[in-house]
Amino acid sequence: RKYNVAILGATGAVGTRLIEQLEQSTVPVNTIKLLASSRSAGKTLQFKGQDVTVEEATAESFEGIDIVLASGGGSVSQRFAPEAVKRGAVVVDNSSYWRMNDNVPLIVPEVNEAALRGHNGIIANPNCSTIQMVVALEPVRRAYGLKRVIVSTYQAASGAGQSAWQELVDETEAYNHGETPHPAILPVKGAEKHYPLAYNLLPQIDVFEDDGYTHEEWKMIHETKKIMFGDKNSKDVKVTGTAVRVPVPIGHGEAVYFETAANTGATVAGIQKVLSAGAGVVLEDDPQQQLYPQPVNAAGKRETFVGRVRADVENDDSFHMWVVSDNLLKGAAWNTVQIAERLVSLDLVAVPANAAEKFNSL
Ligand code: 11C
Repeated sequence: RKYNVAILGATGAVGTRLIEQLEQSTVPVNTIKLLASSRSAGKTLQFKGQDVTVEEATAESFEGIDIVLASGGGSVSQRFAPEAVKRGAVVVDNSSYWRMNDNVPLIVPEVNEAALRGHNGIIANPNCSTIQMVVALEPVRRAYGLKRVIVSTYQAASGAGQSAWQELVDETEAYNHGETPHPAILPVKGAEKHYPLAYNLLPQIDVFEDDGYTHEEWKMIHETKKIMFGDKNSKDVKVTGTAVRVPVPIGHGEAVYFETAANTGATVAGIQKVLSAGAGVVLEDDPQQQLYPQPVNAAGKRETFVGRVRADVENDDSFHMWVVSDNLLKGAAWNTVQIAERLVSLDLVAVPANAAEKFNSL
């Protein structure tokens, strides 16, 4: 069987990578439709060497479509995902809008592919910083259990979109020419204040909640619990963290402290062994050779790179590691296309009858 595929939000930083990843995937594509807002409609992009004109997304765009890969943002997915499901398409959605919905599985194939079974037409792709962390933690959880996670992130500018990435480039150029940059996007589009990212660090990703955590930090907590423990409020694991934007174009870094279950015999060598055999993980860990993951090396790759594995100096059964991945690939476009590949191989490209009623269409 071949599938009619639509990419929603095809012109953005993730959208263009969705096209590339789909071209390189095992999904048998019959037809491709590239959808975006009216602003981008009419542009020409390529799929497998053929010109494809970008169309403005409307509810009717999804007639006859089997699979939608969506990366147009929360309000676009809120509006169009139910319309696509109503018309029989399965939606793999990159936005955060549907992630915590109980009718929507939140999937990282290396971790919880089984949760795809029984889907209702919308499948959510997690936040980039969550994905690479759970890929690295899952082999540890399977071998030694997992009681607690504390993460500090070092997140690339492209996580905030193409325009934030460009803002970093422009600011760096301005400083290098002795000029003062005028940031208008970071740390958060539409916020009251903006700060330069070039030659700087911004300990704010997304808006602040009343408890002093950012929305990004809460996403990492809830999503990790839902993906690894099946419930966004699971008490089986404690998760917390601090999310920081760094002046790197592509590739999120994460310093992850984790506590394994007591008496499971976890050692640094044992953890390195399960990581090197872990799905989607590449272990780069040799301090003598100064070998450790770096964003410049991870950019353009699908894997999650892990190094600096070491025991905590005081807490038993507790360790640290350094995790890097391409936030636009494993963090977004590749994970989405990988989910589509799994839907195809598991024969799950079908929307159950009345599934659309589970989602409130606008
Ligand atoms: C960032 N992690 O780096 C965010 C971007 O929920 O899919 C991803 C937002 C999301 O700014």
